[in-house]
Amino acid sequence: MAEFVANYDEDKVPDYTLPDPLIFEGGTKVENPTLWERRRAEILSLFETQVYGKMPGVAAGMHFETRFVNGDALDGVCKEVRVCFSADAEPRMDILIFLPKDAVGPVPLFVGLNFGGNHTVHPDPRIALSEQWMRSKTAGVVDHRATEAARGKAASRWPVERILARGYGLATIYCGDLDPDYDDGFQNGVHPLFDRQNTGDDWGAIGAWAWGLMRAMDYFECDEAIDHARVAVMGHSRLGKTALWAGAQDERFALVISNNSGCGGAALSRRRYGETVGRINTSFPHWFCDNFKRYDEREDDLPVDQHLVIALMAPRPVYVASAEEDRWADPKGEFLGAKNADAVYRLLGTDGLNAENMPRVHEPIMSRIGYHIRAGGHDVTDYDWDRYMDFADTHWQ
Ligand code: GTR
Repeated sequence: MAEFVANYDEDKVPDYTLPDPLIFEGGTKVENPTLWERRRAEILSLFETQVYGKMPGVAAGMHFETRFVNGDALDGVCKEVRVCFSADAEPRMDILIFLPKDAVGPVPLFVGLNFGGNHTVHPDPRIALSEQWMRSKTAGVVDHRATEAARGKAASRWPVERILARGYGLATIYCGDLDPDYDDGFQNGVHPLFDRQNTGDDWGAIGAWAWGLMRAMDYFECDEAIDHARVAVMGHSRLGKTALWAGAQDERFALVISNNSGCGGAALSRRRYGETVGRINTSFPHWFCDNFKRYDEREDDLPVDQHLVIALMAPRPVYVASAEEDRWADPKGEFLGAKNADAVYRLLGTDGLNAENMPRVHEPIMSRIGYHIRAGGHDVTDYDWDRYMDFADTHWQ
């Protein structure tokens, strides 16, 4: 196979026509909110069968165990809840939850998966060190296992104190609790709990990660300290693709945030700028469903594009964030993914993305579809979090 060379030249972006969110596959127009519900189901089904794969429901016997509560952590409350996905102890995931200390009543909360274990989000030594398999390039990992040196290594991406100070809670889960991020034929994580159909639309890693976020939501609904009507799902990069897919499927997520999600996330596949469908399916054959590979170098044949995954959030607030140097993720494609969902929001009677053109760096847009591009590279920074909290403040007044 020829070596992949990413296109970073706007002049070489091909002409393309996006599937219209408000036209059914059969050609009829979606003229009102009732018809949108049917079109929404059609789009969701296309993403399930052609992109991310189908998700199972909940296995019998799923149960929650609170393992640790510390009332005086970081001006807040810190607790760990284990979700066992069946009556057995494994597979399971551990949710690390921080809540502001003096909250009166249930608090709104951000939830997101992390790349390296819950112990990486904050250096507090009381947070359990994950015993799961880890990617070896993760800081503080030796022989695929976390060591004490890994504590707090991702803290810059999780400004816990900043979030608590603004009255929000934060919950996070190690993505590897759900599926370790390598191509293992789906022998690990939650996949073995359910039979595979081998019909091309079985779920992959992104599906399993998103499913885990939905199971976290099942838990939040039982926790009186959490305002489960105001839970925002957030994710970065591959976990940003995951946050979008979780938010698209599960309308209990009242707000959805994509941080630098790129190809298979907020960026339009048809632009073929930076990472492409063919490239992502080659590097990460386990992320999407097998049918998605049909569209390698054939993006125009896709019955969807990524603006439609954003449209599935409507009318809930959704925020897409890009970074200027993150060309691999195609910032302009991410903006256009958000912009092209606008018509659905308008049909449902809210505003959409209130900008005709891509804004300049550090000029956030806070309409029902929010967007910003910040300076710097592929990362999550305080700037991003501050905007997410501004966005939540705006829409959750
Ligand atoms: C890259 C991948 C991107 C993005 C990123 C990440 O290697 O090509 O799609 O997901 O990883 O998750 O950090």
